[in-house]
Amino acid sequence: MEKMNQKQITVTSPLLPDLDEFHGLLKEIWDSKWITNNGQFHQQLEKALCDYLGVEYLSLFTNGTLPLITALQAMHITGEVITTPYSFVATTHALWWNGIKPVFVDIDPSNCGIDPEKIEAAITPRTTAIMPVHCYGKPCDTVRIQAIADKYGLKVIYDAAHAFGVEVNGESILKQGNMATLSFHATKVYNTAEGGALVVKDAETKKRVDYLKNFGFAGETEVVAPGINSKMDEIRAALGLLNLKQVDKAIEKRQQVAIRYREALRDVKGIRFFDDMPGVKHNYSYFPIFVNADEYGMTRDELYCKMKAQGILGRRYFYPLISTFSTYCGLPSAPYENLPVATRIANEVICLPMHTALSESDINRVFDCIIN
Ligand code: T4K
Repeated sequence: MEKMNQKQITVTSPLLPDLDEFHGLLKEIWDSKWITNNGQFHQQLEKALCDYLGVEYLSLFTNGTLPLITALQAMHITGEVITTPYSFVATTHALWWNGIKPVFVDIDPSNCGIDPEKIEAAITPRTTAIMPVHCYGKPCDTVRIQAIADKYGLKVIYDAAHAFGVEVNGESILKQGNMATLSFHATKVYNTAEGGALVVKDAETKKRVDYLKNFGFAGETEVVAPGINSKMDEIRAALGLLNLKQVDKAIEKRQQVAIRYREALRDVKGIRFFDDMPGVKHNYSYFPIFVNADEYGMTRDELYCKMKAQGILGRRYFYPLISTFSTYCGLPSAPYENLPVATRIANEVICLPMHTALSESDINRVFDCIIN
C-alpha cells in the first residue's frame, strides 16, 4: 500500500529552460512581431545547432517526422526502400506517405539497428534507398551500410531522431549517409517542445529542402516544387536556443543515471543492457533493458506490469514491431519468420526511466523493483 502512494516515475521528462530567461526571449518576439517564417531565432538556432553538432548544413522543421518525408521528396526516392521494423512508426510512415514500399530487414541485437548482413538479400531492381535508424542513439554499422549502398547505387537516409550529439571517433554520426534527420520532441534528449531537423551535405540541397518546407516557394511569386509547410516557428526556436545551453549538462546527468543502472543490474540474471561502445560519444537518450524470461524468472510483460504497479512507468519502445501494424503486416517482408531478432527483442525490451529529473531515490526504486 505504501508503494501505491509513491510518486510516478515517468520514462522521460522534458528539459526546460529557466522560465524568466524564456520570458525574455518571448518579449523580444512580441516586440518584433515576427513569429514564424525564417525569423531571427530560427536563423540563430540553425547556426547554433550546426556549430554544436559539428555539421555544415541543417534545416529546422516542426517535428521529426516531416524531415523524413521531406528527405525522400528532396532526393526523389521511389520504388522500394529497405528499412527496420524496430523503430517508432514514423520511420515507416514517412515511406508510405511518399508512395514507397517499405522492405523490412531484421536487426542486429548488438545495437538494435538494421543488420547489414541481411540487407543485400532484400535488394531488388526497384530498391532505391536504405533508411536505417540509430536506435536509442546507438550508431548503426554505417561503414558496412555505405559499402552496400555504394555497390548498388542506393541512397542512405538515416533516421537519427535519437542520435542528437552522438559522435563516432570524434565525428558527428549525422554526417553519415546522404541525409540524416533529428527529432526535437519533448521526450528527446534535446527538445523544442515539438521540432526536428534535416542534416544535409551541401548548400544547394539545403536550399532545396528550405523550399520544400515552405510550400516550394523560391521567392514571392515562384513555386519550384510541391512543398509542404513544416517551418519551425520563433517560439520553439527560442526554446531551442535556451535548451542548447544546458544540453551538455543534461547528457552528463543521463550518463550518471546509466552508470548507476549498470552497476545495479550488472549481475542480475536474465537482464541484458547496452554498455558504451568504444570510440562512441553517447547521448544516453534511452536505457533499454532486455528481459530473458527463462533466466530472469518473469516475462517482460510481467516485469513491465510490476513496475507499473509501483509507479515506475517504463515503456516498451519498440513493441509491437512496425511490421505488425495493420497498414504494413501484409507486406512480403513483414512476417515474423523474416524478422526473428526484431521479434524477440520487441518482446524483451523495457526502456527504463531516463532523464535529468530522476533523483537518487527514484533510481533506487527502479532497480529495487527489478532486482527484488
Ligand atoms: N523516428 C524515430 C526513431 C522516433 O523515435 C520518432 C519519435 C520519430 C522518428 C518522429 O519524431 P517526432 O515527429 O515525434 O518528432 C514518443 C514521442 O511522441 C515520439 O517523438 C518518439 N519518437 C517516441 C519514441 O516516443 P509516446 O507516445 O511514447 O510519448 P508519450 O506522450 O507517451 O510520452 C512519454 C512520457 O514522456 C510520458 O509518460 C511522460 C513524458 N512526457 C511526455 C510529453 C509529451 C512529459 O513529461 N512531457 C511531455 O510533454 O511517443
